[in-house]
Amino acid sequence: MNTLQIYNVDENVASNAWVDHERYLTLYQQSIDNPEAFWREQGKCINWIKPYTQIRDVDFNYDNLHIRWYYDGTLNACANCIDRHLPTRAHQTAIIWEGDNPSDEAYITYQVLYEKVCQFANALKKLGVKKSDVVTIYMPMIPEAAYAMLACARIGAIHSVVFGGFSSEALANRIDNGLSRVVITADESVRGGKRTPLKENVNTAAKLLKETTLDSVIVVKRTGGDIHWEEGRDYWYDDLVNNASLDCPCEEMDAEDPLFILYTSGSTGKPKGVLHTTGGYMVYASLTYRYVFDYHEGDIYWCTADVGWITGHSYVVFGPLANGATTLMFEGTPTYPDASRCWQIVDKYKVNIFYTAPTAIRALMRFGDEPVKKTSRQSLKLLGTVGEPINPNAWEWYYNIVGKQQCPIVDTWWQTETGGILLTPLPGATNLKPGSATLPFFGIEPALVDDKGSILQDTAEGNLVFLNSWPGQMRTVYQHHERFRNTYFSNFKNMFMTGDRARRDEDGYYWITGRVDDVINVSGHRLGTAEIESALVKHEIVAEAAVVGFPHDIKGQGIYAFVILVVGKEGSKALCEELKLMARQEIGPIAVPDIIQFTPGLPKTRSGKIMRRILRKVASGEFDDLGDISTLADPTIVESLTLNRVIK
Ligand code: 6R9
Repeated sequence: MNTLQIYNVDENVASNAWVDHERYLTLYQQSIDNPEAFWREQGKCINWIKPYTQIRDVDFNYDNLHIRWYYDGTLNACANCIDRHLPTRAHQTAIIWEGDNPSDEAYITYQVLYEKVCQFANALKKLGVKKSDVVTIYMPMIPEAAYAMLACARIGAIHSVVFGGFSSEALANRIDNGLSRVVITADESVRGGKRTPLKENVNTAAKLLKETTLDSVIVVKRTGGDIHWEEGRDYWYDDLVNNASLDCPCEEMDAEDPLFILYTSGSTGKPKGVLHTTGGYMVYASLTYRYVFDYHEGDIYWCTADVGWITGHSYVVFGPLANGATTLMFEGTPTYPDASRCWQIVDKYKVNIFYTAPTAIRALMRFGDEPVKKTSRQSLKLLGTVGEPINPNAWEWYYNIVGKQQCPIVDTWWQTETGGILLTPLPGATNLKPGSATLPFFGIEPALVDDKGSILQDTAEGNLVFLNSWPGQMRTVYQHHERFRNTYFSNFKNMFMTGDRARRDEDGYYWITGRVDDVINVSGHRLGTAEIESALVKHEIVAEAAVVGFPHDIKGQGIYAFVILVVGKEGSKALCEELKLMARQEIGPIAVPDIIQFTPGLPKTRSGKIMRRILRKVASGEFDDLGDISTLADPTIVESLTLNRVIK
C-alpha cells in the first residue's frame, strides 16, 4: 500500500507539454498494440541517408537471440547531431561549457561545433583511424570530449569513453578489451579545485597493456601541468587540429553498425563492454529526450552527468544535440566553490531543464535551504533524476525547495544496457509519486516475474524484466556475445532481465527496490562487488574478501568489505589504508571501501558459497533478522561477525 502523496498533473503541468494523461494512455496502447506502425513513424525523428523500410527483427529466445532495428536504413549519428541543424541554427549555441572555476565559460554554436568536429575527425583519419576502429576517450568534462565522440561517429569509428575518475589499471583493461590503438585524453582534469593526472594515468596504462600497442595518444591541454611525453606516440590536440580541414564528409553507416562501447559493472569481476548501434540508439535517445524532458525550442538544458557514463552519452551529447537543443556541460562538482554552485549556474544561463542524480540532491540537502534560496531559479520548468531510487525525503526537498513546487520531477529509470529511459513520468501527463519511476515510456513493456520466470499480475514485487525490444537496446557485449545471452536472456525465457527488483502498486506504478545480483550502487555509480574483491585480494596478506553494500546517507549505498588475512597476520589501521589504496589504484576513488572489517572467516554454506545475505545484514547492523543460518558450515562465525562489526 502506498500512502505517499500523489502530485497531480494539474499542479505541475509543464508549461506547454506535448501530451496529457489521456493522450499518453492512447499513444501507449497504440505503441504496444502495433509496435511496427509506432516505431515506423517514430524512426523519422532523425535523418536517414537511405530511409529504412524494415522496422525490427527481434527474437529474445536464448537459442536464436538477435535484435535488429531499422536494419536496411543508413545514416550518420554525427550528421544528426550537427549537420542537419546548420541550415536553421548555425548560430545557436549547441554547447554551453561552465568550467570548474566559475569564471571559465564557453559558448559553442552549431557552426563552431561542426568545424571543431570536422577538424578532429580529419585529425583522427590522418592518424589512420578507420571505420569500425575502437577509439578510447579518457577526458574531463570539456567540450573536446563531446567533439571527440562526435568526430568518431562522423568517420564510423567506435568510441569507448572511460570515466576520467577510473584508474590506469581500469583504463588499461578497457583499452585491451577493445584493442584500441588510439587514446584521446587531456594533460589533467580539474574538479572541485583538485587536479587529476589523466595523461600520467594513460602513460601508466600503456605500460600495463597485455594485448594492445598504443600507437597514438592525443592530448588536450587543459591545465598546462607537467606531463611526461613520448615522442612519436603523443600528439597535442591543438597541433593536430589547427591545420586540419574544416570539412569532413560523414561516413554512411548501416543502422546496425556499432556507434559506441561503454563498459559497465556486472556481477562478475570483469566489466562488460555494452555495445550500442547507430540507428536504433539515435532514434531512442532523440525521442526520449524530447518527450521525457518536454524539450521545446530555445530551452536551456543541463544534465550534470559525466560523459563517462551512459547518461552523459544519451542525455548530455546525443539526445539533446539530435534535437538541436542547447546542452550545458559542467566540469566541476555541485559543492565547489560552495553548495550554491548548481543554482548559480541555473541562474547564470537561465537553465530550464535540470537533470541530476539523487546522490547529488542528498549531498546538497545537507547544507540546508539557504544556499538554494539565495538564488532565483526562476527559469526552471522541469527537474529530473536518474541513477538510483530517490528517497521520498530527497524528492520532497528537490520538489519544494529547488523547484518551488513549480516543476514536475521526472524520476527516470534506465540502464547502460537500455540506451535510454524506459520507465518515467511524462511531464504534464503523469501524476507523480515521490520515489516512483512511475510508468513505461511508449513502446516499452515492463513486467514483474517471480524467480521461476512466471509473470506476476496486478500489485506485485518481483524481478523487473521487459517483454519486448525497443530501438535503443544494447545489441551485444563487445566480443562476448555468449556473455550477453547468458547475462540477460538465460534466467527467464524470452525476456530481457534487468537485474533490478521492483514493486508495482495499485496504479500500475513501478518502484525500484534494489538489485538481484552482486552489483551495488554507490552515488549512482554501478560497481560489481567482485571487482572490488579482486582489487583487495591483490594485497599479499589478504586471503579472501567479501564486499557488500550498506545504507549510506549520501551515497545511497556505501561499500563494506569483510577481509580475511593470511594466517599469522593482523589487521591494523595502516593496513586499512593500504587496502583502500589498492581499490583506488585498481578501479578508482569511487570503489574505495567506506568500512573494512577484518574477520577470521566468512559465513559459507557447506558447498562453499558465501551467504551474502548475512553479510549485508551485519553491515547494516540488522542483527535480529539474520534468517536461517542452519545451513552454514560454521554457524559460530555469525556471532563473531556481529560482535566485531565496524561502525564508522
Ligand atoms: C542510467 C543509469 C543502472 C542501474 C539500474 C538501477 C539504477 C537507474 C534509477 C535506478 C531507481 C531510478 N537506477 N535509474 N534505480 N530509480 N530512476 O544509471 O545506468 O549506470 O547502467 O545503472 O541504476 O539499479 O539497474 P547505469
